Parts: sequence; C-alpha cells; structure tokens
Amino acid sequence: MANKKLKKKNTEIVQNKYWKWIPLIISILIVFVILFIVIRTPKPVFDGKRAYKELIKQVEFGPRISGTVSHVKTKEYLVSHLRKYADMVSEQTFDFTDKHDSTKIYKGVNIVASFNVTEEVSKRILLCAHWDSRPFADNDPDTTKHKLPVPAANDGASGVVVLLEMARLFAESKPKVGVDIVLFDLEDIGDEIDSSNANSPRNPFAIGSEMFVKSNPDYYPEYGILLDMVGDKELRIPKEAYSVSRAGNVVEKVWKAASVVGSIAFIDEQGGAVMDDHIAFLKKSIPVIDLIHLPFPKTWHTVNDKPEYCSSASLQQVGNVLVEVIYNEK
Ligand code: 1BN
Ligand code: ZN
Repeated sequence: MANKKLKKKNTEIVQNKYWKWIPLIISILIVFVILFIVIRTPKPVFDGKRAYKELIKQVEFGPRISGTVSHVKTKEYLVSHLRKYADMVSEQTFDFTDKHDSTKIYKGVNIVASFNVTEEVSKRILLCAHWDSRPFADNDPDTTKHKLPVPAANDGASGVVVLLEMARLFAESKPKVGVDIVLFDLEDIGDEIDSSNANSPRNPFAIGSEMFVKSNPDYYPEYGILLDMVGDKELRIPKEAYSVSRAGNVVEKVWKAASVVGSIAFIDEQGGAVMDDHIAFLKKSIPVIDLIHLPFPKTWHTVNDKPEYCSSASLQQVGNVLVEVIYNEK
C-alpha cells in the first residue's frame, strides 16, 4: 500500500518536472514562428482586376503607333507610372527606316525600369513585353479592315499591364534579386517572319528588342521572361518552341511555379516557334523565354483585339506565376 503511494508520488514529481518546462517551450516556439514570418520576404499579392483596369486605360489612349499622339501620350504615361515605383527609369530612342518606303522613318522608344539597383545585388532578371500596337489589322476576316490599326488589348497592352502591376509589387515588397522591366517598341510592324534575313525587302518583327540588345552589349541578366498576348479570356500558354530549345531550364522553372500557384493556362506541352522579342537575347545565349498564347487567338491582328476579349482572371494567372518565380529567387 505504502509502496503504491510512493510510486504515485514519484510519478507526480516526474510529471511536475516536465510540466514546468511547457510554457518555456511554447514561448520559444512562438519566438521562432515570429522570426520566421519576419525574416522571410513575404510574397505580395498580384491584383488582376487592377491590371485589367490598366489594360482598358491603355487601349483608350488609342493605337500606340510610332508618330502618333497616342504613342507619345502612352509613353509618357508608362514612364510616369514606372517612375513611381522603380529605382531608375530610362528611355532608349532609336530610328527605323521602313523597307517599303525609305522616306518613312519610325521613331521607336524602349522603356527601361530597374528595381533593386545596388552593388550588393548582382543577380538580375529581365521581365519584358512590347508596348506598341500593330498599325494594320491584316489578319482580320474582313479584308476592308486590313488597313485599320489593331486596338492591341491583348497583343500589346496585356503584357505591359502585368508588368506595371509587378512594378507596384516590387516597390511594396523588395525582391532579393534585381529586376529590369523593359517595354519594347516596334515589335509589331513586321511583314517578314524570317528575322535572320537582313537583306529582306520586308520589315522585320521585334525591332525594339534587337535595338535594345545592340545598344546594351554588356547586359547579361541571369534569365528573362517575355510576355506577349497573355490576356485572352481563354488564355492558353504552351511551351514556345525556341524557349524550350534555348532556355529549357527557365521554361521548367516557370511551369513548376505555375503548377504551385494553380495557373491552369500554362499547359504542359510544346507549342509552335515564334520570332518574338526573346530571339535577340537567345542569339546571344541569354536565356529569355516567351510566354505567348498559342495557337494565336482569333482576335490576333484583327480590329477585334479589344478588352472585352480579355479578362482580369487571365492576367491574374500570369501575375501569380511571376510573383512565385521572382520572390523565390535568392
Ligand atoms: C507576336 C504577336 N508577334 C506579333 N504579334 C510575333 C510574330 C512574328 C508573329 C512573326 C507571327 C509571325
Ligand atoms: Zn502582333
């Protein structure tokens, strides 16, 4: 009996001995959780609705064609928006003489906004899109519309507005890496698909990116992501073929991020090859991938490339992927 009592007492003493540590253990755990939350860079939240409002605004400026008032006003708007958030914003101007009419000189402007420009940050990532509109809707089913400009809600504004929203997030929550947003001009005046043919009598696509690479010979970002036509309501982004063959690891990184955030528009299959603004970089072995709707949507190069065929949900999917990619970089 006495033995039993003694045993019970001993158990109580042992239990008491452990219980007294519990508050301390809980306090330490709480401190660790708080430290974990404070130390890790929080991922900001991309606002697709905000990006869609920007898309409408950009289309309301009118077609962004070199030599027009809409082009100048849009450029001023983009620069002033980016100046609110970036460490540095610059304009790179260049001329291009039309191959069909040598008296016609297009004045192009590439817009460059850099984030996290400090000596301590050596790794830089390029995010880019084209901001110009195609001057002629030559894919419209109605041939009488072929000389009208494309409103370029999807083929132009969609990539730009995703990047404008990313710029806002970079200011709100600084990424650990450097980021350069570059908006290329004169991507879409082309009628020659083969960009390697310098003697072609036709105009090339992707003139702004060619000029950018030429005038920044020492610019070597770790990798880049180009956005082109990322706003269609029924967005579909397979893996563009040149991106797969020349920058496969970036493609895999981006599709992994898409699966983490549940962006179902990113399809795990190879699509066609497009001579787009990433080509000038790939030629220099800078791995830049093209996120582009393939096959091209029905509105492509038609007068119907309007905001009503785009959606905030699609912009949201692309924005979520970019946030996941950039804020995972160290
Ligand atoms: C993408 C969107 N492009 C133009 N608008 C590039 C392109 C180049 C498309 C050649 C078709 C052929
Ligand atoms: Zn186009």
